[in-house]
Amino acid sequence: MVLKKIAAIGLSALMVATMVGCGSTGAAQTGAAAADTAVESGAEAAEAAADATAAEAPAAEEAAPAAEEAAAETPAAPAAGSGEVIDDGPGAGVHVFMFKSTGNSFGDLMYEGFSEYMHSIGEKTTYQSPAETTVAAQVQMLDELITQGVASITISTNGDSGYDQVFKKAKDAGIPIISIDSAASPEYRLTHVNQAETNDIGAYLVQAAVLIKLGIDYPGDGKMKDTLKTELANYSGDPIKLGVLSAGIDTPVQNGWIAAMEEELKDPIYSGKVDPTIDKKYGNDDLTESTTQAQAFVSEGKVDAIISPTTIGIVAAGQVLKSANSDIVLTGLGLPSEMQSFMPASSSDDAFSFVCPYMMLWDVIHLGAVAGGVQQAIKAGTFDGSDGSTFTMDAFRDYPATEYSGYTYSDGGTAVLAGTPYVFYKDNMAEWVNVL
Ligand code: RAM
Repeated sequence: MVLKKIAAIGLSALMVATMVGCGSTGAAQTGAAAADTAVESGAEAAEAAADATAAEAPAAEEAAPAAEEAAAETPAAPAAGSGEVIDDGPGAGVHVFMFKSTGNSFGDLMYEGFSEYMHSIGEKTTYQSPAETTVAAQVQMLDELITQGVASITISTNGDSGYDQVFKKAKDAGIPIISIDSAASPEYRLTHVNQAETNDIGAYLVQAAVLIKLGIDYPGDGKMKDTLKTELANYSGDPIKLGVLSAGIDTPVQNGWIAAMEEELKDPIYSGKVDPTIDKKYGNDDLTESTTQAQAFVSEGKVDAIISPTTIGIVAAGQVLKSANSDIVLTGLGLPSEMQSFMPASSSDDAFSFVCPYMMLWDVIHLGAVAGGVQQAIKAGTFDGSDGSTFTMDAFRDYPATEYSGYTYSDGGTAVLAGTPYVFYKDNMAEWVNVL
């Protein structure tokens, strides 16, 4: 328990210290007026957290060795979700957290944050996800839960359609729906909890993939685009071809990121140097299917780099590329605990002797907690999810009480911005493998 707490403190203090966006390229790349609000509210949250860290000046420095120490002392500890996670089981008055499917640590970690926050304010929660990553399986579970009179639904969807009937049933029963990670239809959700700005995630993933293909170590926070500009200007080889190993073909969140990657590739710096089209394959967040798709990338031999924007896909691709001793490089969104065998672990490592020299994610536990904060405010009647409406979430672990505001999201509904992408690379992996 004590170790867990120390590790948790290290988590957000370190993230605040070295978030990749950090008001650099992140703000500049968000064109839409709607996104400005998002960046602002994200910046506010980061600022608030940074202030809290600054108030006790040595906190961040102390946290790093503490996390390392925790990692060193608990070699056999489960990497993630090892806290006391409470599941009250389904029933009337219980807040439901539904992920795309079971067996995915990303969903487990979000639930850990959701459950911990909700219990801290006296609410009951349950984690209900189907075994199969399909819309139909989620709909069937939702239908039963709504009949039981659950208090609220927080869902990461498997598709952008097919939920209308069951969502209407929830709405008619007065059960509020919000989405997290993968958005639900704006018509039925009150708001969406967005992990980090979509355009940033897409752009950073493309930048990382190309830099890695060019053999460039992670250049540091906010420096990827400028470094890439210089490197590509000097590049005269064949156009670099990117592949994406995604989750489901209809999964809203991954499709949003892929669209942002395609947008990034329109930047003239890539012209003639990186192929503007992406070769896409879908592993449905299933390890076996993702492995088959990764193998197809290897046998076809068309791509130079794979971006896998799913924690399941990136592990499958890591394994396949490593076993095949392939020249294809890898980056994407992954959990450090699951990517240890495919990534460097210390500054003295040669990052390029590993299939995935660097990758990204965000504070998944905090993300789940923010959804709890949204449901708390909805229940209290202080937040209705509309553009411009605000709520203050209580302090969570070492995050201070923070105000969030609804902003208009790309799908026409609203969202609340929870975090910022964070890069895992050889200099910080050791601190993270037992944390996330
Ligand atoms: C997977 C899920 C989720 C995604 C993360 C990064 O576990 O597909 O949707 O956001 O990875």
